[in-house]
Amino acid sequence: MSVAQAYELAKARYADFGIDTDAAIAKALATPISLHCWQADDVAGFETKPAGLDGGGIMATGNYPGRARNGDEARADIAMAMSLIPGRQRVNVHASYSETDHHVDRDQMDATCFQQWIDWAKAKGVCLDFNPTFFAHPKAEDGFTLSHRDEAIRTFWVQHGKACRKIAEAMAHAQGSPCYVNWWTPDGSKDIPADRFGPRARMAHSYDEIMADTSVDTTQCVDFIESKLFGIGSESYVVSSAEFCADYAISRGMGLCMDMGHFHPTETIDGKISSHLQFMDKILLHVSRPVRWDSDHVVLFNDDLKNVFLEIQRGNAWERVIIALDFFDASINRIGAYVTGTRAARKGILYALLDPTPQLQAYEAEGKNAQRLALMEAFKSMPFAAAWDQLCEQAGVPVAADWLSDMETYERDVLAQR
Ligand code: RNT
Ligand code: ZN
Repeated sequence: MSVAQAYELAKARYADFGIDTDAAIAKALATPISLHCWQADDVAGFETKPAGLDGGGIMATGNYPGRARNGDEARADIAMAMSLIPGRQRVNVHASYSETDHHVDRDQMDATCFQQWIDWAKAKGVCLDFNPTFFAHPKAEDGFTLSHRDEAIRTFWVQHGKACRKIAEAMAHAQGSPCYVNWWTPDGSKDIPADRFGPRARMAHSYDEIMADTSVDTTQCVDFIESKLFGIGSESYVVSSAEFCADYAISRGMGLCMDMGHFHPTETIDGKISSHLQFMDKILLHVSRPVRWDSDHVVLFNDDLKNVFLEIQRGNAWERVIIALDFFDASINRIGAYVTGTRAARKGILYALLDPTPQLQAYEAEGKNAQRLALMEAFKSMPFAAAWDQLCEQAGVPVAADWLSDMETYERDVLAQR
C-alpha cells in the first residue's frame, strides 16, 4: 500500500474524532525546531586557540569516525542531516564555534567571528540561535565561571556574556527575526559545599551585570536561563539550579530554559510547563533524553517526549514554547544521531497535534474521567504512523528509515575521508 493510500484511511479515522490531519501536518511542519550545531563535532568547538589553551566542561562519549573538524565540515554535516529531516528548522550555534584566523578570546568576540555561520544560514534560509559558552576554557577549569570567587575571572565571563548578547542581536538583524539565546553555566561542585549562598549571590549579580546593557534590543536577542541538577564533577551542588533559574527568570522578566535531562532521574518536565507559563511569556525547551547520569542521549519518540508536546497542545501554548534540541552522541554516525533525534522531535509534535484535546477537556469538565482515560488510551493506537509517513512524503524527505542509505553514502563519500 502506498503512503497516500494508508494516509487516506488514517485521515478518515481521525476525522471520526473531528481531527483534521491535513491541518495537523501543516502545523507540525511549520513549527520550528532548532538544531544544535554541537552534535556534529562532539561539543569540541572551532575556536582558534594558542597551543595548550583548552579546558573541559561537557563530555561527549564515543569515538565514531567522521567528527566534523571545522566549520565547513560541520555545516556540510548539518545540511546533510537537514535534507533528511522534515519541517522548519533553525540552527543553534555556541560561542565556541567562532571561526577566526587568530585567537579571539571569549570576552572579545563579536559578530564577525560568526560571519560564516551567518552567511551560511542566510543562504540556506534558516535562522540562527545562540549560546554563550561558559565551558571548554581555562577560566572555567575549576568549575566556576559567572559565580567565581575571583573577581577577575567573574568579570571575564561577564564580558563574554555581554559580547554574546551583541552577537545574538547581530544575528537577529541579519536574519530579520529574533535570535533565542540560551544561558547555561556549569558552575557547581563535586562535593558538599560549605557555602551555597555565595556562588548564587555572585551568579545573580553577574547576570544582572550582563543584562544591564539596555542597548541590546530584547525583542531581537531573547534570553533564556537553563537550569541543571547535577553534572560530572558537579554532583553535589549546581549554582544555577531549577529554583535559582526559575526565580531569576521570573524576577527579571527573562525566559527559562528547561532541559529534559536536567532533573531528578524520574522527574519529567511536562507538568512544569503550565506552571511557568502562568508567570513567563515564553519558555525554551532543550529536547533531550536522559539515561542514568547522562542528560543528552539522542532523542527518541518515547512517553516523556510525547507528554511534553501533548502538554503544549492541551494548553494551546505552541507560540509560547521555543523548541531546541540538545543531545550529543559520539559513538554512532553523527548524521544518524541528528536525523533520528530531530525526526523523533518532529514526530512528537505531530503526535500531539493529533490529540483529541477538545473531547478530552469536555469529558473532564463533565466529570467523565473514565471516558477521559479511555480516550487517551485509545489514541495511543490510532493509525499515527500513516500520518507521520504522509508528513515526510509531503516534506520531500524519505519515509520511515529509508534515509539510511543516504546516510551510508555520505559516510562512505565524506565522513570516512576525514
Ligand atoms: C549542559 C546543558 C547545555 C549544553 C549545551 C552545549 O548540560 O544542557 O545546554 O548541553 O549548551
Ligand atoms: Zn541543555
